[in-house]
Amino acid sequence: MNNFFSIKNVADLPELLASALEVKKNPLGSLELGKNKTLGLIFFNPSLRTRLSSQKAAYNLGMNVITKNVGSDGWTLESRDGAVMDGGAAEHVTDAAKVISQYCDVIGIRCFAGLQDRIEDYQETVLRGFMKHATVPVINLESSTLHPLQSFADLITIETFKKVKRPKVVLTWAPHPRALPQAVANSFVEWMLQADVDFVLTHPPGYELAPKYETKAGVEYDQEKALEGADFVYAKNWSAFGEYGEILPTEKNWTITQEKMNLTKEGKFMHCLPVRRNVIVTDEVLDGPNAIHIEQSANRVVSIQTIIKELLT
Ligand code: AN0
Ligand code: CP
Repeated sequence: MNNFFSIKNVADLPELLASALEVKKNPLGSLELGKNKTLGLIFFNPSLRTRLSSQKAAYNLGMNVITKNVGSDGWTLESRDGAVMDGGAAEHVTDAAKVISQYCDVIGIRCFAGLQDRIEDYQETVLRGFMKHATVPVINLESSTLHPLQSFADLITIETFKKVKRPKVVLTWAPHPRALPQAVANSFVEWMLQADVDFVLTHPPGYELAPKYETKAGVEYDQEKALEGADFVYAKNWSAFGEYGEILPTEKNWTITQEKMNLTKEGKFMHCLPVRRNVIVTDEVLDGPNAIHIEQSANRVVSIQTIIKELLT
């Protein structure tokens, strides 16, 4: 593995999952691997889990960590090739990536979608710019269109909680007051379609994901029908892909409630967090015995530690 941009960088998913379960069992088993090596974490956007789990994973591997917030205490970066830089941006990703590579052995980048220009977001100019110009491996900490470390942690969580060989996993859209990217949903679809699960996607009309994800997954527009017999219910909001970045009105209430969870097979409730309580999901579900979102967040250490191990080995 040279970079970790998406599941496409994973040569053998069952093997990677097995390696993650080893890391989970024995987190300090490779303390020497990262000795005298540095993980650089570059954030264009806020984070709680990604930032802390990446640091924790690096320490578990004996690494040092440098963290930088681009927005608040750095130069504004340009990512478009050939840009005439007479606007707000002071430095180009081409140069920044090479410079950061002088200080770090692995670089993680978080850069969300702007949700203004669909073509630009789906071109992934920032992450691709870093991968092109960095001279060390680059990890996607959530880019414009993908959040693979989250999906990998989700897969580890499903693997450790499943009671049947091939569980039914439902990804359901849920409401949110602000326009959010499609990244978590896109990645989750990609990973679930390669995992040993029966995957069902449900969302209101108008919230279809980019065709390359939606078409492969198929859709059940009836949320209650989708939830029937589910072993895992993964709730997530995203803004529209078609009417790009818009929040569209919905006919029904898509919040996950206990009544809806009762349609499942004692299904486990999952969310990547941060979660808006009583908007995405009710307190009753989130504080109930079948919510596993905290275990999911614990597995964020496992997912990135496994990937850093791959990149350093
Ligand atoms: C972000 C998103 O939906 O992509 C990050 C989730 C991990 N969520 C928010 O901005 C609330
Ligand atoms: N799930 C997730 O990536 O959380 P943060 O945005 O807090 O890192």
